[in-house]
Amino acid sequence: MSFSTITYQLDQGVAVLTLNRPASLNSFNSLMHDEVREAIKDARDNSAVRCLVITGTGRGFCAGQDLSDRSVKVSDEAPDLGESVEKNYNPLIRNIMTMEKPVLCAVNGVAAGAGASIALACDIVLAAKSAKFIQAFCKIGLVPDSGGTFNLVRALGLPRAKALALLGDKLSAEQAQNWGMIWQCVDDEKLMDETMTLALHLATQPTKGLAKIKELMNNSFSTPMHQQLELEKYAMRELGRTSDYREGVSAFMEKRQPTFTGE
Ligand code: T3D
Repeated sequence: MSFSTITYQLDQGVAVLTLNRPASLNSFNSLMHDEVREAIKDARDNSAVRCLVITGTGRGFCAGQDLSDRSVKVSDEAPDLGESVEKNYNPLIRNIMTMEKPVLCAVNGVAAGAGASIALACDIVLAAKSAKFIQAFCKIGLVPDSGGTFNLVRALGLPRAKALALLGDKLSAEQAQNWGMIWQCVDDEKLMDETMTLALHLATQPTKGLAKIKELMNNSFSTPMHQQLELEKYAMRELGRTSDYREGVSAFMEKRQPTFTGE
């Protein structure tokens, strides 16, 4: 696969998708939307990929939509932003959140607008100490899209989520970690090493089990308790039939390291 606005590489079960338009802080123009869509489809469908990492090049992670791609002269017809969200951002967020493998985000710099929302849609977020999260939407009269109003509230609770979204203030990576919005804030130079250590570990784990953990937890906010218990039962039944479950128990009993295949 060859791309010009991103790079996408697979090694040892880990696919790394790197947003690569550093001059505009990796904001999304329409070519980048297309290329990210293709890479995400591969990450989702390719069984050789057992963990996906999303990151960016340069001093930004992603500044959301490329605003220079929008014509907003008063004399022009108003754009249909709903169409862009439906075609580009919503499928991306759905694919990340329902992908049956872990998705890690290495936030290497500022994450603004949809860039911040994409990070929040990932399963484990690490951020460089210099990174910032900005709900930039309010400054241009929009709402946090790409799951922002969903994931930000769940990560932070209503008071903090609303204040960030209404004010558009910068949230430092350290504060994001202290508030529980991300997993870990690390020294800038250690970001990719720390992320890849986690990713390589996850790529050797029981992928089907990890996928079920993600699915059950992502959906738990809107599921009544008795139904969640049922869903856990179904998941346990299904996972008990996987070879990774047998391998995990055998390895434990035989006091050796397990070798999981993802099956
Ligand atoms: O339209 C639809 O499809 C609907 C969906 C929308 C989803 C969204 O994401 S809406 C939100 C869009 N994003 C923003 O509003 C963020 C805009 N950017 C900023 O507010 C700031 O750039 C940052 C706070 C992120 C970073 O500030 P700073 O001072 O560190 O950097 P900078 O100087 O502003 O930016 C560096 C360059 O990147 C600069 O270009 P230049 O002057 O060096 O040639 C700047 O114009 C460019 N850049 C940054 N963000 C964007 C961008 N260019 C186009 N679009 C951007 N979003």
